[in-house]
Amino acid sequence: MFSAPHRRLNLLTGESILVSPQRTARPWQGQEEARLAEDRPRYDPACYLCPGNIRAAGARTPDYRTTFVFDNDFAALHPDTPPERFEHGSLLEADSERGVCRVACFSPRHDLTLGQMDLKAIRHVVDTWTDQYLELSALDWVNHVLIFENRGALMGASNPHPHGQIWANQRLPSEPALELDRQRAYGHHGSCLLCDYLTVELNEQERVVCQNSQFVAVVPFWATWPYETLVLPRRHAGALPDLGNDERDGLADILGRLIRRYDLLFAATFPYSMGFHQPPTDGADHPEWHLHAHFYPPLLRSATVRKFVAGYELLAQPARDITPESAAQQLQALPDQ
Ligand code: H2U
Ligand code: ZN
Repeated sequence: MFSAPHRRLNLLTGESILVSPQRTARPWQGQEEARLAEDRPRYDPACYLCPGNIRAAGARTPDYRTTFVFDNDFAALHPDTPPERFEHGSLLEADSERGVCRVACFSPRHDLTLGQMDLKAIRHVVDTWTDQYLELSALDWVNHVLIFENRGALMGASNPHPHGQIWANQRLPSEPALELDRQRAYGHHGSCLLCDYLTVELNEQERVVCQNSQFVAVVPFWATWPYETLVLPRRHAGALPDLGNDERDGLADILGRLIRRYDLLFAATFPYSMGFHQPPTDGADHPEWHLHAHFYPPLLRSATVRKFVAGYELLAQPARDITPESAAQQLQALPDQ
């Protein structure tokens, strides 16, 4: 690949990203994040997600043993919001939006992270996500379901207890809408965009971080975040419920391996936002859609130096210094655990 500055195309969004490999030598005198203490008890009486505790709005979290899902007590969306439209001439417009917001606890153990849980427990989380997708997608007014995890204070997670969120929306949000258009438009090749992309990555191996018989994790060619990854099933599957038993095990395995590599990279619990992009739940068939998970970690060069999306990136386009290839090589070089 180039050693000169260049632009790369994000296949999934159609946006481009600027890569400046020569810039990595520049000195850093900017902000460093404080390292957070990571010693946590198995049970924290003050944690609203630990079994048996009272949550902020007064409900009690039950004495759960595996996973536990509840409606977010401070939900951003409500299922019963009445339809309303606001227009001001042809310039200002707004529509009411219905939705369901849930919180999914991954484990009763306060001190674990998804990567530290054993395979059986991670598989249980995969099954919980699948059940939630099935349940929420069955609501006739729900057209999109996003399952995600914000991990770490750096990503704005409000609590270290292992948990994620689920938002079901009436309308398709912007990122999935872009991905839908791009995957659909690729259909004229007579094949699937991400199936073909995966073939290229498996042939080249340069950006593959880890893999098993069912799933592959790569630093995508167009990655914006320094250590961003894309997790793909080898087989063309659209949504979590399309995965067979072995594939669900494979997903649990690849998530554990990838997260443990992240944690080893800077010897710290690696913050990230991760989530699954699945087809719209609009009742139509979506043969173009290939299930995938994005991991967007903010760290740049150590546990205390993060990437800021500001300046040129905020005002013009995403940009990066360390190449996706060198980020992939660093992650590849770590021991598989
Ligand atoms: P984050 O850590 O990603 O912020 O997710 C935690 C969610 O948990 C957050 O959306 C909800 C917050 O609204 N929550 C409850 O539903 N009940 C509580 O008692 C505290 C937090
Ligand atoms: Zn807890």
